[in-house]
Amino acid sequence: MVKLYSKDIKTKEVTEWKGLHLFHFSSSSCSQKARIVLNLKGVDWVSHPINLLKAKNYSEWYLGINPRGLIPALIHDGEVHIESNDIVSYLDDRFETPKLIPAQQRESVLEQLNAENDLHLDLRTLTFGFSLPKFLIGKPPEALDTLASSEGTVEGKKDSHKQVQLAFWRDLAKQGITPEQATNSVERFKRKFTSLEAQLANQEFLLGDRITIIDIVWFIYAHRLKSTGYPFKRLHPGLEAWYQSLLYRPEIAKEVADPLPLKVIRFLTQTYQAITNTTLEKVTGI
Ligand SMILES: N[C@@H](CCC(=O)N[C@@H](CS)C(=O)NCC(=O)O)C(=O)O
Repeated sequence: MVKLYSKDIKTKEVTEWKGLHLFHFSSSSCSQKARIVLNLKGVDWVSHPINLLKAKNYSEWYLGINPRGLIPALIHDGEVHIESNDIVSYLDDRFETPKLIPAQQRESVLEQLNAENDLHLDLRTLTFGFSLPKFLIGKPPEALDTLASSEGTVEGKKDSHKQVQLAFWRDLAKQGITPEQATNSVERFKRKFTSLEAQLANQEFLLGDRITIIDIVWFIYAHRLKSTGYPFKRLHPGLEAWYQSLLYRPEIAKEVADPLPLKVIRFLTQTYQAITNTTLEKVTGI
């Protein structure tokens, strides 16, 4: 778990904030995860949208809250929490009902959350390769320079995580998403969801008969994958009813609903891909 030290937080005003505050962006998958957990817990929270399309996450002010320049970030009574999986674990500890991390499975759940986090760049790869048009992806070079030169620390140390982010955005600007990257990402998801499908053979939810954080995190990934043209229903028919039953819940549905302009942009992008034979299915041969 990552825990920011007080000296890591340069935007000191947030340390005075009372209650729960979430920095997030509507269509960010990690933000959706945190918002769904807050909804399920039924707790009040204050919304602080950070516009990723305008690279507001790389402002000096926000880097003073999350030195990684990523959302979500949670402030609870002046304490700053980063990393979505750490945020949801924290929320589950502090707000007991409904319990989303069963106490007797805690270790295994935390391991499974790490496995989900490990696929995050694959999700980005497919999102930026197939779900959005080129003009909406990428970061202005000056925003990346701000991140590169920021001196923020995580747990008192220089953070190697930032280099991974910078490399991703710089490679994206140079070469876009290559067919090889897309194919590797698709294969990793196919393997993962095939094993999740087996888990659901005799139970309603991934860990048994009650919803847990593991259902929420993989639901979010499934939802995003569907928007890239990944043939989810064809490859994982045994997961479709599980997916639809989660989507049916208002606490979940409202956080993943796309605004109309995004729906239109995606429709046009994927129509263009169909005409030019550049859909995810064509490029990766899945
Ligand atoms: N491991 C991090 C990943 C966070 C992350 O990558 N957030 C994305 C949105 S889903 C973001 O802030 N992207 C903006 C950027 O990289 O510039 C977490 O789980 O919180």
